[in-house]
Amino acid sequence: MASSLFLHRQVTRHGCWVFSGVYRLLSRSTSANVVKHDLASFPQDTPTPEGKTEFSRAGIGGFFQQKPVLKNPFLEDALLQGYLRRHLPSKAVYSELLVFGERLVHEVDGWGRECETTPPTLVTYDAWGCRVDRIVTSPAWRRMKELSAQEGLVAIGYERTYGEWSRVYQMCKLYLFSPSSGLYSCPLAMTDGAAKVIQSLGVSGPTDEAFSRLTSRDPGYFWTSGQWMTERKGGSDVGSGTETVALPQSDGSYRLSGFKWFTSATDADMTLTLGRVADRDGRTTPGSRGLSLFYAPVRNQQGMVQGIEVQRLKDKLGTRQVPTAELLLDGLPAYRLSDEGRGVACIANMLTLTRIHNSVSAVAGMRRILQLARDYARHRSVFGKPLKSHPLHIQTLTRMEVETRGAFLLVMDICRLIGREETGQASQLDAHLLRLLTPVAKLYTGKQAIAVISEGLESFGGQGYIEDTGLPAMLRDAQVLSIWEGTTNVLSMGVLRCIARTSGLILQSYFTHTQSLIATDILPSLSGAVRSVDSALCGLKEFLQDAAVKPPGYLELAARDLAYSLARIYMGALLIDHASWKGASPSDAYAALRWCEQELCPVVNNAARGSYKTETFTQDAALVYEESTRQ
Ligand code: MFK
Repeated sequence: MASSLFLHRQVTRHGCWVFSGVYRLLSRSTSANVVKHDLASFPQDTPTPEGKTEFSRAGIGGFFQQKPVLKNPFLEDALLQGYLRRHLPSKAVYSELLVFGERLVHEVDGWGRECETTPPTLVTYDAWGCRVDRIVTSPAWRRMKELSAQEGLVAIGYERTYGEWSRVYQMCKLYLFSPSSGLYSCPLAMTDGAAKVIQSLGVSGPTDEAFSRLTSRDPGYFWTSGQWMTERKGGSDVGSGTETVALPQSDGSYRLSGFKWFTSATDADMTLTLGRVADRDGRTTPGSRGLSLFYAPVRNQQGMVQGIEVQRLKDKLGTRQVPTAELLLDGLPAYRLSDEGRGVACIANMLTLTRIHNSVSAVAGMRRILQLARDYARHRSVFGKPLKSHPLHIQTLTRMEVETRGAFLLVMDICRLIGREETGQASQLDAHLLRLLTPVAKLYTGKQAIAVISEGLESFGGQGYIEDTGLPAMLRDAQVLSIWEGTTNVLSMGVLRCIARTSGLILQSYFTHTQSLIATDILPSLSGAVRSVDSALCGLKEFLQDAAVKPPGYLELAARDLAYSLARIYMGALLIDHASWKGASPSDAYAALRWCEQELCPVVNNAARGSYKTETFTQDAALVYEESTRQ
């Protein structure tokens, strides 16, 4: 009791806890008792026999917190291993990922950090005043390129050693790589996308060499590609915002002139980009119908950019490792890949793949922060016991874990689907699911990653906010995931468009498949989760029937909630399905139950609240602009 009073005085004197009710509650709890104990055993500032106190002069105390240690991310990932045991039970895959995991820990992760601390710079002129436009990257960034080739991080998707599961294998490897990659995952996404576009159009002529380089395992031959789609007027609205003009040349090639506002990984060897072919009088066709797709090598034999002026490198919130530039195209030699006016439809293959990569990076970031947080929770002791023994801390990590598991299964399912498509095994249902779920996964996992990584930082306390722990960069880098390759709202509208284009057939495939995931051989303990998914699916169907007869604009307001509903329901079904597999662990079942406790179909509840009515939009606008509309 006496020490309790002492603690009370200490605490109130410092103005922290002045409410005695709160204090009484605390003093009964374990943690308060632990504080008492800690205070009693706190090192006293008494001189040592040598006459020095522990905190005098250069002495800074004897306690140093053990830092979170990155362990082999493959061995640390129960869900990844379970997923592979179920779908791709290959000893070769297991041992390759195991070895790769070791390489990541002992070699690559350090390079990734170096990429962050040594960002790229732009040298515009040489010492003699000649324009050189050279982007200088760190040695670590260049080593990432070599490693990417050696490890086949793009090539695996095209070698197809594992048939329809090759994409899953490739993406599992990228998932392990991404958080250590110093954002080299960004050029790899575009490289993969470019290879896919070229392959889908039929490799020929000028793209012959490009394709073999993009998919090579030889570091000396391997190329990366950019994707220059964004112009100052463009961004989301590519169709009306693209100003680049393509002038036909007598040899059948083109010269591109325009201004590209965001070009990421601008140190790439080649690019795919959009432009408008000019007729003899210099006229172009406006809108998407005027856009064609072009291939352009970026550098000449001497390694100098040709027909390009690098205006400046972007000063970004995160992803600072990646050179992102503004480019003036000043007669860039290029080759048209698509038919005239089919640029958007052709680059869509690239978008599909870069959006899948984006989703892989999102779930990889979540998994990495969790791996670090759980290691930290083993070693960090507060209030008398390790963090991992504090139930509230474990509850927080559990919520992050459940989000990560749902995201992982969704992303891998999309990789499964694209693998089926690429090996000619996709049914109509598979094709529909791939088209619908790619933007859904991109938009949903981007948001999850930001939330989970932010929570993850908090789990390190103040250290999560300290730059040289490397943790803040993870949050900064996560923020781009919901922005590039289509923002949440733009992708939500894209989901509506692909539903409309198939007259709703795409949704029928979604309902059929989701229902099938929860229909057979389900663990009895999961019946509650199954009921939740089932009822969410019914609610969603009813909502869609009602929405079909609502005024135009109703579905637009519902688009984001609809996409979230599609994501949450599907993730719930995948978690249930995975947990019902014979090799599943009890934790798989628990994760499914926890996932399905949340609101699976927010679009239904928000519709009931009237969120999508025209008058709601009017009120929303009045609320947002209240100050500015007042006279
Ligand atoms: C590390 C550095 C970080 C730097 C910071 C990054 C900052 C941001 C950088 C960026 O700007 S990244 C690029 C962001 N922009 C986008 O991702 C574009 C977002 N906008 C869209 O996705 C629009 O939906 C789109 C441009 C595709 C719409 O254009 P349109 O012309 O209105 O397309 P439309 O009419 O919907 O479709 C045209 C054709 O393409 C159709 O085919 P058909 O003509 O045969 O019917 C569509 O079916 C097809 N299509 C469109 N989207 C598709 C698709 N096909 C398959 N998949 C898709 N996703």
